[in-house]
Amino acid sequence: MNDLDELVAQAGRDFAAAAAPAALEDAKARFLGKSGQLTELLKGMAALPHEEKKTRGAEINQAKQAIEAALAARRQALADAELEAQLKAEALDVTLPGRQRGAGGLHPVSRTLERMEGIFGSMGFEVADGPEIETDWMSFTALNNPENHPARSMQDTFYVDMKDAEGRWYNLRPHTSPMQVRYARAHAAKYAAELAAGQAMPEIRVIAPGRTYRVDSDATHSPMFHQCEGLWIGANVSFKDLKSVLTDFFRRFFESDDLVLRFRPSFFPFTEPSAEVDIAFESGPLKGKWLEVGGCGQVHPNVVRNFGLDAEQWIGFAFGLGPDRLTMLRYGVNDLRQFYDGDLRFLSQFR
Ligand code: 2U9
Repeated sequence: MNDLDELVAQAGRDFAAAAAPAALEDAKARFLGKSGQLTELLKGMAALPHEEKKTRGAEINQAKQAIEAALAARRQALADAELEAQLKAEALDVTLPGRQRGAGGLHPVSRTLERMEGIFGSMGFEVADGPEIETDWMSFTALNNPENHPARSMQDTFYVDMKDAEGRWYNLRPHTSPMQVRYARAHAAKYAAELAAGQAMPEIRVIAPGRTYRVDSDATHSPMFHQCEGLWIGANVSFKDLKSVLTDFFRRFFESDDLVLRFRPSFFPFTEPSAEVDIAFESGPLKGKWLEVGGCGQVHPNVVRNFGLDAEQWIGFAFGLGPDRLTMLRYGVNDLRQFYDGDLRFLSQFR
């Protein structure tokens, strides 16, 4: 191997050893630069006799071309590798799901409350709203609970560390009844004036949906739960009216015309007579089973008096329904706590 072959081979090895473009340019300078090895050979030609110059010049030129070709090939290889690495680093998996803006939805119990408001609204019920922290009088006394009634015990009512004007602890309302008491009391003077002016007997037809609180927690009880109570009083609003309102409501709520109701005698301080309400489906997965869905009764005269109304004139009924339980029945959920765990895997199924 002559010196030129050796030089070309050396350049090839140096170029191959250059792992990055900068190192390759350094290697190029060692051969083709101003004082590179090949350039030095060209300079050395000046000292050669004339007849050798031609052949030596041609050989050096060939070597130069070979080195330039090797350089170009290595440049290309390095550029290809760099592009390859860049593409790999920036790779996009176009089969991954895109980033979605999560579509929100109503909580299943809120859906039930809206549904109940829609159905009762179409029957002419207004919707009452009110505070969740109540006085003892609103939660108990107005509803005909005697002083020593067990419903007042610490066992099932949450008390707030604050006393009302009568020196009794405020409570987290254990039912939504105070909303109806407030509604009736707020309108009582207006009704009295209407009657005194000889106008037709007015009516109170109102539902009170909302959060309620009791010290209770298991698969079917939550310390925070919901109620939707109803109150319809006026001239001679009877138990027969109560039965038709509730029957109509449940058939529409469960979209089942063959649903039947059963009224079981019971006791509540605020109604007399009182009943618990069971429903049964004639078809579907719950066919033939009696399910308790609420309570009801004719409003006790003491409660009407506490509204500031004449109990001889104002007659009617009240009922209480449990929206949490209705939601469980409607969607086939068997543990109430799932509604309040905040697990989106559960909740998003109701969107
Ligand atoms: C006023 C007067 C009376 C509402 C009534 C019930 C019977 C009843 C339960 C059903 C489901 C509570 O959430 S629940 O467990 N309710 O049994 N509620 S009568 O009576 C009233 C309401 C307001 C002024």
